Amino acid sequence: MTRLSGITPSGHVQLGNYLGAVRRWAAEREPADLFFVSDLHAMTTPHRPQRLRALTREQFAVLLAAGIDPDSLFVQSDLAGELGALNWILECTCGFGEAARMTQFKDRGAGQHSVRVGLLTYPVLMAADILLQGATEVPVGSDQDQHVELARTLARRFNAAFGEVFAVPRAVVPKTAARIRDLSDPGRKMEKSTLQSPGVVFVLDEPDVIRRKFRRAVTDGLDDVRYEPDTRPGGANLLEILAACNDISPYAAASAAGTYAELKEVVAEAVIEQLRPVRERARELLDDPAELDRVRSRGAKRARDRAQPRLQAALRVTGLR
Ligand code: AQP
Repeated sequence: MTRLSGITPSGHVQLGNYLGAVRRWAAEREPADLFFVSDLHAMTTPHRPQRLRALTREQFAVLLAAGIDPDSLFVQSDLAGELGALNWILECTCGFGEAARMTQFKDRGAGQHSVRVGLLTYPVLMAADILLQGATEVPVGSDQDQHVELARTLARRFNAAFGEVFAVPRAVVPKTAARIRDLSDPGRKMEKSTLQSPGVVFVLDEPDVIRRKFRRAVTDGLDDVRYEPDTRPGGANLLEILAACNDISPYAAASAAGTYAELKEVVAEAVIEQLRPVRERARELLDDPAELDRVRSRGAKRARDRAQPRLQAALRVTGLR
């Protein structure tokens, strides 16, 4: 079993990415698990090259700092050649209607006067990510289920037409992890691409910035702290964050809480302590570009070595070699 998980450098890594995904990836890692920074996926909407480069580097450093094994980690564009080749083969295996049906394409493209073709075809690139690494399981939220289903369909169709080259992957539901919401707008989830939101806590934020963000968190205007996610989403979010940091239930977090003002202080300190080692280690790595490059090259080489036999087989059976 090989599991593949990725993170897109569309913004700085935020608390939700960390508590909901990265921390778990590091803690529950099986030897064959693979992780990557999906910088090619960050180009489906308008982007700035320098920012993309910096964010890719930062995410790579944060993943390492969080304890992801360097040998299991790579940057997607370091395999641009291999992925580009397989992407084309898979685009020629995929129907236009199949790609256009993806709900994320419809949602993200809706109302835009100009949409990049990459937004339409990125699920095919995602299939290339998965099939090239021989991943058999892809832990994804419900919004990505459809994309893994497409990868599954393309693998099966390719194998049936040309011969068994690819493992057929399946989506697996990640073990329940906290779904962290924006502190200033608890109706929406915390997202790294949100611009200038005081309600998004970043993993590399300094402690004082984190304290300030929590102090301004929107709660429910009531005095007593209770865990009621449906009617009191702001307070529930704080309790879920505290629960995730201290490995307790949100109900236990609520019963130990005093007022909301006190709760905000307690949650801020718990988050600061949770993120401190990651922030410090990531800063060290970012201050040593040569070491970071060395780790990145080694990860890229391993990923390419895993990819090449499958790519060569795909080129051969489709008549390209
Ligand atoms: N708020 C969240 N709470 C818990 N988990 C979260 N994840 C994202 N937001 C939260 C998880 O982080 C992993 C990496 O995310 P991604 O880069 O693949 O894309 P995403 O889910 O779209 O993350 P963002 O932060 O919301 O980015 P943008 O703003 O670009 O859309 C995934 O496992 C995801 O579930």
